[in-house]
Amino acid sequence: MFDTLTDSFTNAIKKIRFKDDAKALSKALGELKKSLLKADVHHKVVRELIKEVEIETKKAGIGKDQFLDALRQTLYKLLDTGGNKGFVFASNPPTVILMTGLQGSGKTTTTGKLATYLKNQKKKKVLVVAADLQRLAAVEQLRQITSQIGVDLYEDEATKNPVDVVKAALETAKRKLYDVVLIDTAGRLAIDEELMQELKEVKEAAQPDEIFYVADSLTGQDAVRTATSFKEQIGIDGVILSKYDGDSKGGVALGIAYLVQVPLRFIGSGEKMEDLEVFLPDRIVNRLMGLGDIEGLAEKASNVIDEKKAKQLTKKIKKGKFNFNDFLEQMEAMKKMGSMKSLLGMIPGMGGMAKALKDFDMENSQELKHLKAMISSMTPKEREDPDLLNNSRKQRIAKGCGLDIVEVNRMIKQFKNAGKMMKKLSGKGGMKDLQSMMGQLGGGGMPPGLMK
Ligand SMILES: Nc1nc2c(ncn2[C@@H]2O[C@H](COP(=O)(O)OP(=O)(O)O)[C@@H](O)[C@H]2O)c(=O)[nH]1
Ligand SMILES: [Mg+2]
Repeated sequence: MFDTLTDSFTNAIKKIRFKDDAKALSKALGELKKSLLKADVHHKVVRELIKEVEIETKKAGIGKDQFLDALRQTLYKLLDTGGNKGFVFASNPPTVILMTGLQGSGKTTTTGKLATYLKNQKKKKVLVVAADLQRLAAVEQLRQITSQIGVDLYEDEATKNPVDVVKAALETAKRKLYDVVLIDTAGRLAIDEELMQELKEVKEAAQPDEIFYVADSLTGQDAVRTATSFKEQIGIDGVILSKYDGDSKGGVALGIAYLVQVPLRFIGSGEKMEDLEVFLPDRIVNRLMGLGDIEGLAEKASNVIDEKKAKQLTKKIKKGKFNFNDFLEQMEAMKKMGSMKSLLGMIPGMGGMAKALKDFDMENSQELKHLKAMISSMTPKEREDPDLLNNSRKQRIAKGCGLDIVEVNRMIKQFKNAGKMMKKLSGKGGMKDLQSMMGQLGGGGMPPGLMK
């Protein structure tokens, strides 16, 4: 996701070593410029960013902290266009949202993701409306998505007119007291007159509170162009950047806000329904600078983890009672949460570690397969209490799972150590310990000077 951008910033930051060193500043700025262009950031955005950072750093007196502050402020200024942030509810429900975009940009998927987010995290009653009557399979696709996430769908295959569908859907929504109505519309391969006309009519009928434009990040600078065109012709209130997981460079996010002057509201980061992140400029700036996004992580986790269970788990960890059953449960939850890599990037100071784990495949990891095999050879009691595992029990388990006793010993030891470390980290100042540990590992940790 943000890897390349974050690397650009941390590398530039490293270049500044001494106070009042104009040469170091110009070196750092040069480095930053080069790597931002490489990360596909629009040249106008790069120029603006470099100019601002230089002015602000010089104003405050050259130094690492000043440079960091200037960079942070400038990024924030570029990303914050004013306007609404995240999802905003109308004062009179239902909140009506029109989802627009080109064909294949991810409208339908994103509609499902937004519905999931509103249902699970905001506890809202959501109605999805199938107003894409162009593509044959469009309604069926929405049927599958909504039934999978347990959200209601309004559809009427008897008509080919999206305006009729929208009008009837809104009546239903008012009568049945829905909180939010998400209207999925038809797209085209490119912007054409017919599409704009249909959208204008649907907009007129829907009177939406907001119009979201779903932009495919993989189309790079084209996303900026088409979003601008939609803004001029239909009027858009927010952009959702889809397929950001596939865009290793990530620069397009910086361009959308600044060049289109419409707030980026959400980012789609995978094909699963949970893979949607709220885009809040200050959080993103932290992540870009390698500082992590704890709130975002908590939100993502709360989507898939039972809150009560999470509290019980924290208690167990604090007492040093984390056992094999907890471990298996965590593994399942992690799988649901998305890749390790994207999660680690959200933990402060762990951005570098995320890179090391780039290719770590949870489903197919040999180590995890062995660990699972070992756990399944344990009795329920042993799973509950790792301390029960004496030599004869370990021998039996090794036979049961077909692993060498040395291997079994090693894994149990590792498991116990992990439990101890989690206990330590869950205490006061735990995060700091973790960060300094990461810092010692070198390269991967927080840029020096950021650790406060
Ligand atoms: N990897 C990834 N794939 C996505 C994302 N959003 C959508 N897609 C995929 O993009 C394709 C087109 O999406 P769809 O919602 O049908 O686009 P629409 O034509 O605009 O409605 C589908 O295969 C989706 O699974 C995303 O955030 N990440
Ligand atoms: Mg669609």
